[in-house]
Amino acid sequence: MTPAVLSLGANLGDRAAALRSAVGALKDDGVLVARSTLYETPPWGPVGQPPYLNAVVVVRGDRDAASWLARAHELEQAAGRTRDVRWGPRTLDVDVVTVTGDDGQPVLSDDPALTLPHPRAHERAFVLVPWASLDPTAVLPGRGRVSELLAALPPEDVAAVVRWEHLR
Ligand code: A4P
Ligand code: MG
Repeated sequence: MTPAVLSLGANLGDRAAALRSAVGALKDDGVLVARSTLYETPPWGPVGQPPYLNAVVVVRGDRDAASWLARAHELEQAAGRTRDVRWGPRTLDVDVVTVTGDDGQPVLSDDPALTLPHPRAHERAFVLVPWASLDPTAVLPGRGRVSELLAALPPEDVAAVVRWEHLR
């Protein structure tokens, strides 16, 4: 039973429905341990696009890292994801942030098809803020405590990640 942390993002269509549906599918799988609330976040990256809703979930199940990625891709497919431009807008993106192996150690990989831990998670407030909210003691392997990574980001990046319910 390996735990994993997944990051979910959507910025096209009914964003909240896409995230809730993915979280619901993980719950139906019997693997959902914890889920963050939804956060609205400014788009990161070189492509101009609408704001995202993001969330982080902790899952635990009888899957290895490759199998968690396969499940992530299934959830993206179910949300009608198309891949047009890297870092471009999407109905649903599910990234694998970190996976713990059967030996209790973090799975490390530099395979471009599945890099673990996720190579950009440590610099992304839209991952770190939801993750810290559901597990204040969380650690990103090789990078340190999530709370300390957040403290190292520009404060305006962190402040821009806003609980979505508070915006409505
Ligand atoms: N891949 C390698 N490692 C992983 C991993 N740990 N988890 C491979 C998931 N996928 C991984 O992904 C491209 C390739 O990365 C896949 O073939 C996969 O095998 P993709 O989902 O096809 O394309 P992408 O999502 O555009 O690329 P990438 O690199 O995953 O982009 P990011 O880094 O996820 O950025 N702004 C906000 N506010 N919120 C967001 O959620 N997301 C992105 C996407 C950009 N800006 C954002 C957000
Ligand atoms: Mg992705």
